[in-house]
Amino acid sequence: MQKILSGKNFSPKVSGKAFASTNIALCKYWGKRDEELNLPVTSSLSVSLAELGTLTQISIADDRDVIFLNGKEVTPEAVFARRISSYLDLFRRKHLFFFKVDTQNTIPTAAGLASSASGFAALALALDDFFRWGLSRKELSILARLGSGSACRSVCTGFVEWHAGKADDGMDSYAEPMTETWPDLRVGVLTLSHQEKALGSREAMQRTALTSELYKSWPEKARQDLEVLNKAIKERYFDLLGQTAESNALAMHASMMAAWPPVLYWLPETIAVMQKVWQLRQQGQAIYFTIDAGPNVKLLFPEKLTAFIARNFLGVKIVAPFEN
Ligand code: 2P0
Repeated sequence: MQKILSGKNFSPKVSGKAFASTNIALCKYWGKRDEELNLPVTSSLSVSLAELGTLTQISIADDRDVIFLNGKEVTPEAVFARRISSYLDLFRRKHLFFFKVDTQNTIPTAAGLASSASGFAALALALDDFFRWGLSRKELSILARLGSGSACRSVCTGFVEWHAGKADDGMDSYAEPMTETWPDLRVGVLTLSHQEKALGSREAMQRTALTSELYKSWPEKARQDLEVLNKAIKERYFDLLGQTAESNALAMHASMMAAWPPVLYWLPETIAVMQKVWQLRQQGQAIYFTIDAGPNVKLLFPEKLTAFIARNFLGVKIVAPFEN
């Protein structure tokens, strides 16, 4: 952090603005080796969700931080505002102490769609624009990671790998875009609940790492899945991609359920969708799912199944990660 910002100019423009797509992990980030710097136990791999994300504008405020979410001012006591303000602490200077942050999400906040990922990525990018730093992708990824781990992947688009790194200061823990694309790949987002989750992923992953017997096997599982996903992406081998992503998500959820007190994000509707996917797969359809720390399900399928998916999963939002 100090390494990135030392010697940087803190005289801002009138305002800075940026958009970042959210991302879904095909190989999940679950567990930290450093809580303060959001350094992960394992590397992870995601795909960004194109137009689903966060648009953030930042400017100067007079005597307190002023934070807007989707056009409405958020009270300073709200968790959302406190997380942003404590992130902004990293960037306060004598002549510039308070910020106005205007955040527009095109995804439901805190419903398991990792809006903190695009949120902190957009904020880091907007700060870079505001102060005209011209930071590299790697530096921006490190800055975004300090807000939320998964945000470091949202400064890139397409397939993205977050290298866990080894250094104590986190300077080797950042995300990098992969060169491969997959124009036929589709992601179907099924929002089954708009409710804020009872337990945030930060607490859930900490509890899992501390108390779950099953978590002991997670680092090796994630290492293997990452290797297989890299191969599946290079070879455009869809079933291998889908299988590995689904199995990785289920292993993460199994590790949470084995925590104490147990963590279970699924609703009856979540399980119904999972069973429907398995049934359709038995009938020969190449459809897989992944689930983050929430009840919502993301379907993975090839472009040719678009109409079939729209018919069978009402309300699904279909995203083409590699088409502009
Ligand atoms: C991921 N998730 O890889 C995993 C899968 C949720 C399930 O990253 O504490 O909000 O801010 O670093 O990034 C969500 O956790 O956690 C997450 P912090 P974050 O997408």
